[in-house]
Amino acid sequence: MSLASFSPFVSSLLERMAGKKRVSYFYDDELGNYHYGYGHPMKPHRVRMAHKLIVTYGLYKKLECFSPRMVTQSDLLQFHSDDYVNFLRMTTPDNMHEYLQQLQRFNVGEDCPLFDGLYEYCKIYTSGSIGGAARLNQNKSDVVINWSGGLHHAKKSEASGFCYVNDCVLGILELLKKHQRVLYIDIDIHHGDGVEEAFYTTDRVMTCSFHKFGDYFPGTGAVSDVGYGKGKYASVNFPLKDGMDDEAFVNIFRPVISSIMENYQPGAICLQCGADSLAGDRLGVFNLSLRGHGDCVKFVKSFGVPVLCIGGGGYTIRNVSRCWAYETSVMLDTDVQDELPFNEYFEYYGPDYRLHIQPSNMENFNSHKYLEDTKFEILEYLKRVEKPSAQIQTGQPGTTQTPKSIPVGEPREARPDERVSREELDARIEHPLEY
Ligand code: EL8
Ligand code: ZN
Repeated sequence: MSLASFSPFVSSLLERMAGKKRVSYFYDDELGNYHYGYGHPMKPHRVRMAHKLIVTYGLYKKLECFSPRMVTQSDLLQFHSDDYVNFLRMTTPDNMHEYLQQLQRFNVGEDCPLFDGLYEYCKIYTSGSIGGAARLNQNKSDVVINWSGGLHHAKKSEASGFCYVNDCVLGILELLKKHQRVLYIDIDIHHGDGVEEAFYTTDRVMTCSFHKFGDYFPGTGAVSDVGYGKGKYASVNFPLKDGMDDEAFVNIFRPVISSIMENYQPGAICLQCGADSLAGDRLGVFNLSLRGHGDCVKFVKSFGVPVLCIGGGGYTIRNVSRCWAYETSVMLDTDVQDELPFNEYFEYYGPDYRLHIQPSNMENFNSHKYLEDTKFEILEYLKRVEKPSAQIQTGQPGTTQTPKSIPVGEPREARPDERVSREELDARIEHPLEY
């Protein structure tokens, strides 16, 4: 008896019992129109490329698709300072000559340029992360995807590493309105310093970053950086050298995340999927394939904990879009063929026009001993994490104790995001061959 013969409610229940997840997808077509400037490696267009693959592979039919409601200035002020947000809101390329001192103060320049529509761009990518977290909190989805998010370097009052508003922090703050503990995992090649810094002294968020370390931006993320005060042992850093490949990455990622899930027992997970850790990335130095990078997504999904899945870095944009389309299929437990479907950006994917990429034969400078010793050190730290006791329920709905360390505002009002119907998405397909 096929699922189709059951009512939608029963088939959805049966699918969930079989491990299928309710996956929501936040996307705003405007995002791809913003431009960091000529020659800049960060290209928001990559998210639109990923979207076209997700549509032409037909994956959107299994997603609940939303155009996120635009966040407000007060949403951004849950983490960022008034001065900084006002600066982002008021400064434009046309009036920047009036703000020269503030440009320097807020680190806006070459890495984080001022470009037309910057504030709107920040609100769009942040809306998907906050709106997605709110949807998870309402138990309307098991997984929410926002590939435009993951800008993990932004600080309270400073732009950094192509990031202006830290949507990761704001999404986590939203999740903390419902969950006592939230786990942040970061597989971008760059250390997730902005998120670690935001939560370094609290045990309500555990940050876990796997990144290139040593003469590499941002320079933070040593294995000995474990957190401070109440947050001690709630920061996990796995510093790595050039050439990390699939086998080596899986052999550190799975044991570390397993230990965290056992010792920390988070109520929700924010997974930053920066794709600059892929082989051949314009700025990266790792050697991961889509399958190696995607195994992190598959493993995190397997725990059955609500997941906010967001993007991040990634500068060889044909591979970034391949990666995030593939990882959307992983979240959907849906196989996709290696031959890419025809789409508006098909020419980007030549000469092979295939989904999967080939790692190079570069040397892996992470010796087995280095990886095992570092993994051992981290697992020893994780044994010191105070296992949550059943009765501690602060911050959960219905309890009177609201932890003072994290601002816990009112839950966001009822679903304001705009659901995009499948018929509407179908209608947006420009080319008959796009199916
Ligand atoms: C490069 C910092 C790394 O190239 C930012 O590397 C990583 C962000 C990330 C590089 C460049 C870097 N910036 N985090 O993925 O997860 C060190 N910056 C750069 C800026 C503008 C640019 C070229 C390179 O275009 C130009 F202005 F030259 F036209
Ligand atoms: Zn990065």
